[in-house]
Order: sequence, then structure tokens, then C-alpha cells
Amino acid sequence: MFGKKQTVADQLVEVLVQAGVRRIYGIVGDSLNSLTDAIRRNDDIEWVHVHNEEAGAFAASAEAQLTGKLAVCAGSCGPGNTHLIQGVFDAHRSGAPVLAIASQIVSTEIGSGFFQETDPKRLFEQASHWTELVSSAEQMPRMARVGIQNAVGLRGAAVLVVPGDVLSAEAANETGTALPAAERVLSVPPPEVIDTLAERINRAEKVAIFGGIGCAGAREEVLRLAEVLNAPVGHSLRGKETLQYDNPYDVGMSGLLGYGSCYEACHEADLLLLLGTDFPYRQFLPQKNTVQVDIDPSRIGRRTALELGVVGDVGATIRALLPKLEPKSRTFLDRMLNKHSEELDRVVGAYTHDVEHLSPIHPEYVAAMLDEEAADDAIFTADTGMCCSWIARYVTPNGRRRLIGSWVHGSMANALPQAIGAQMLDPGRQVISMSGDGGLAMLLGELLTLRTHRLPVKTVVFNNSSLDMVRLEMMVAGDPPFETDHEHVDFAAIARAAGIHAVRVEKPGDLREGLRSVLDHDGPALLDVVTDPDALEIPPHITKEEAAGFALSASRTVLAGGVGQMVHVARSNLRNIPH
Ligand SMILES: Cc1ncc(C[n+]2csc(CCOP(=O)(O)OP(=O)(O)O)c2C)c(N)n1
Repeated sequence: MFGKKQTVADQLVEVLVQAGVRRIYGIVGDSLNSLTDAIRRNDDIEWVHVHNEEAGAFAASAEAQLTGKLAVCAGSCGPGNTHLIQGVFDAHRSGAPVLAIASQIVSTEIGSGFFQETDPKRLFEQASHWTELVSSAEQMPRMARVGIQNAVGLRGAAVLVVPGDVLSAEAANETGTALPAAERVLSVPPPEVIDTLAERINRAEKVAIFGGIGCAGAREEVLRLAEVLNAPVGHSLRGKETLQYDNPYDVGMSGLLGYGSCYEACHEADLLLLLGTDFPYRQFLPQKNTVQVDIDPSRIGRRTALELGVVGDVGATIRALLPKLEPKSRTFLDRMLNKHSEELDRVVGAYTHDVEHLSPIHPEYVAAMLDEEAADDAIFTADTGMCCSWIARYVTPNGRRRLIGSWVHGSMANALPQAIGAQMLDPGRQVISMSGDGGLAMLLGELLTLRTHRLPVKTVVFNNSSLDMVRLEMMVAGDPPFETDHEHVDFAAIARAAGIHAVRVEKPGDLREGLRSVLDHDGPALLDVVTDPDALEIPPHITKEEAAGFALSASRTVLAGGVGQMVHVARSNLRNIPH
């Protein structure tokens, strides 16, 4: 190694390589210099230069969510750390095994209020399962392995805090080898719990299933359960990838972004089975007649009162349960499927019919066309904001496509950096970032990351010159939109200036050609679509009070002189408000 002795940083890098890590996302900085130097000297790992540490953490989060394996990001001391934290939160709350290396100021100065000093241990406490300071070379490589084991074993973030001087210190111990152990534990509930569950299900006449991300890996079991019980199956946004496609029991999604007859199925059933979901919006759950199955006991009963809580892996629990179940009739299922079909025509269809001539372009039209034109195995990432709605309602999963978002932490600007992580895993796969103009502006520098690393990410900007999701929230609350709209930006021009192929589309007739040009481009490409900010998404189950709030907001805006705007809003949207 060019005459150098092995450093703690070398050791850390070696342990990461042993654990299967192939890259670290971050921005260099003095306290990290020995780490980046160790990476420079190691051919098995690369440094991915991002333009904000937050983006590095989002990229690692996406990688870890897609593979289920460890991904790593790093931030230099102080501000590098405080930037990092947003994406680390996202990884942690998504259950993505991410190790964040948070370098710290020189150890002799800790506690003195030194330049760039923060206390990462306190800072990252809420954003991780484990955050520890390595204060001497003697603690390594053990602490690196403990951190990795926490991230992969407990599924979430772990943060290794290392002062710059410790990273550059000579290694005190042999590195050795030891791999993290983190196979999924397929725990089955005890036989008496399975009996009680079977007995409760057999007593019910109408059973509905609502599944979340905990059903990943248990699709066949959930569908078999639905078949035996003739149960409609609804899903959360995180359950969509697993449960929506080729599912004859599908009744759509619940929640603010929901559609279909999921809500009715959950409420009209005399038994609702919550499977592997921590769906947070209590008002969408019936709050009665509910049984929940989840691998994590801390999630049992925290969203709704339960008749029975079962701790276990969803697939293993269903396998144990199936032989004890009595089949049910199709009456309830058929009613819910009919309702679902009507709702689909009304809600999803309402936006995409006849919109091929409307200008500004309806965002739903863009989403629907993107769904048609995207590859069968595309990875879609969606920004927090209206893009969540577009991905939830218009992108069709098929078991090969993947959908990634900041579904739990709900941070803006997630889509482009998550697309970077996804594309890093496989440069040959189509990766599409569905970006809001607010989201893209927030981490705009990541376009440069695409260029630097020649990442062929396809960024589709829903450019409505508005923080539209918040605009809708304000209107539903009865307030006129305030500080949500901003001056129009030509993102295609910005992208071109950054060396990225870009197309700007203002007329619906040009959309397909523009989209194809971007999707077919061999390299990073951006489609800037000027979309209608008034094509607001009205939740299918807003209350009468909230609907009244929307009307009130309309009248206030009219009073403030925005007549043209409100007539437009009404025409675009009010068809979805319950009568
Ligand atoms: C970091 C962060 N800041 C603020 C918010 C609140 N917020 C949620 S969605 C949103 C608007 C997003 O605007 P844009 O990206 O343009 O997407 P649009 O809703 O217009 O499609 C805001 C401000 C947030 N979720 N995250």
C-alpha cells in the first residue's frame, strides 16, 4: 500500500467490502480524508460523489430497499453530518439496512465547542437503531461489525461516528473476517394462537384483507388466503408492489391517495385482517372487527383497537392457518369487486379520459402515458408531493417493476437521489425519477451527479410551478393557497446546461414523442412537462367538512379576485367531491 501502514480507515473499508458493500455515497471532507484515501487504494469499492450528503443517504436507502442488503453513505463532521440526517431518517423509517459513517472532529477537541463540532451521537439517536462513537483504534474492526449487524439485523440505520484522527490512526488489531448474519426470521405464532385466529376467521361471514410491505415475500400465501376466504384484498402504498398485480381479489388502495373499493371493503367486512402493515391513517381503518398480523410486536394495535394481535411472519402465519380455514361464499367479494370497477372508472379514469387535448397538460395524463411507455422492469421513484398520487394510481406494478418513495418519512426531493442509488445497482436497467418541480429544485445539484457518473436516469419533472400537494391541503382546509406558487422554471434548459439530454413539453400532443426521446436516450435524460397546477387530486374519502372546506377555499379565492383560476379548478376537479 505505497509503504503506508494499515489505518483504521483501511480496516473499515475492508470490513465493508467483506460485508458486500461496493460503494459509499458522500462528499469528501477533511475528517473523512483517510476514509476516501482508503477507498482510492481499494479496487473493490468506489466513492460515489453526490452533491448533498442528504442525497447520498437517500441513494443508499434506495439501494438497501431494492436489494435488502447493506448500503453505505458518509458525511464529514458537523455540516456533512447535519446534511446526511434527512436521508438517514428515510432509510431508518423505511427499514432499509444503511450504515452511515459520520466522521467527527479530532477527538482531542470533542466537547470544546470546536469548529464544526456537533454531537452525532445525540443527533442521530432518533434516526438509527444504533449510533456509537469510535474513540480509539483498539475498538476497530469490532465496532464496524457491530454497526453493520445492527443495520442488517434490525433493518434500519446504524451510524458509526469516527473522529478524523481515529480514522487515520494505525490499525491496532487484525481485521480478520466475519460476515453479518441477518436472514429473515420466519417466525410462526404458537399453535394455540393460530387456532384462535382460525376460529375467529371461521366465525366471520365477510372477511377483508388489507396488506402492507410485510406481505413482500408472502404474495402467494396472501392470494391463497384470499381465494379460500373469497376476501377482497386492499393494500397500502408500500403493499402495492406485492399485492396489486395479477390479483383477482384486488380492491385498490386506502388512504389519502387511495382509490377503488378498499375503504368500503375494510369497513363493510365483519372481519378485517391487517397483514404486515403499519398503515398510519387511523381514520381510514374501521377501528373495530380487526385482527392484525405483524412480525414486529411494537406495531401490533398501535393504529386500531384489535380483537386479536398476532406476532409472526405473514407468510409463515398464513401457511400454518390455511389447513384450519373453512371456505366462504363469493357474495361479499363480488359486491366489492363491482364497486371497485365503478370506482376505478370514476376516479382513475376521470382524469385520463379526454385529456389528450387539454393544455396545460394534466399530470394524470403524463403519469398514465409514462406507465404505458416505461419498461416492464423499470424502477420508478416518486417525489413526496403529488407524484405519490400519480405513482399510486397510474403506475402498474407487475412483479418486476419496483416503486420507491419516501413513503414513511415523507421527505421532499427523494426521487432523484433514490434513482441514483437504483441506477448505481444496475446501469442497464431503466430507472425513472418522477420529480415534482419543488422536489427537483430542492436537490437540483443531483442532476450533476447523473452527469458525473454517466447515470442514465430518466427524470420526468411534473412542472406545475407550485408546491401543489400543500396547495391542495390548504384548499381542503378552507384556506386560500398561500406561498405555494412560484415563478416558472425551464428545467430542460437547466438540464441541458448540465450536459443532460432534455426535452420540454408544453402541449399534450407532443408528450409521447418527448417521453420516448427521453426514455430511449442512452444516458441521463430529463423530460420537463409543464403540467396543470389546478388538476388537483381530491382524496376519494374526504369528509363532508373537508369538502366544505374546499368550497370555502374556492369562495375565498373568488373573493380575492382569482375567479378564472377557481373556475378552472372546479372544472378540473370537483367531479371527485362526494355529493
Ligand atoms: C423536506 C420537506 N419540506 C416540506 C415538506 C412539505 N411538503 C410536502 S409535499 C410539498 C410540495 C411538493 O412540491 P413539488 O415537489 O413541486 O410537488 P407537487 O406536489 O407540486 O407535485 C411540501 C412543501 C416535506 N414533505 N418535506
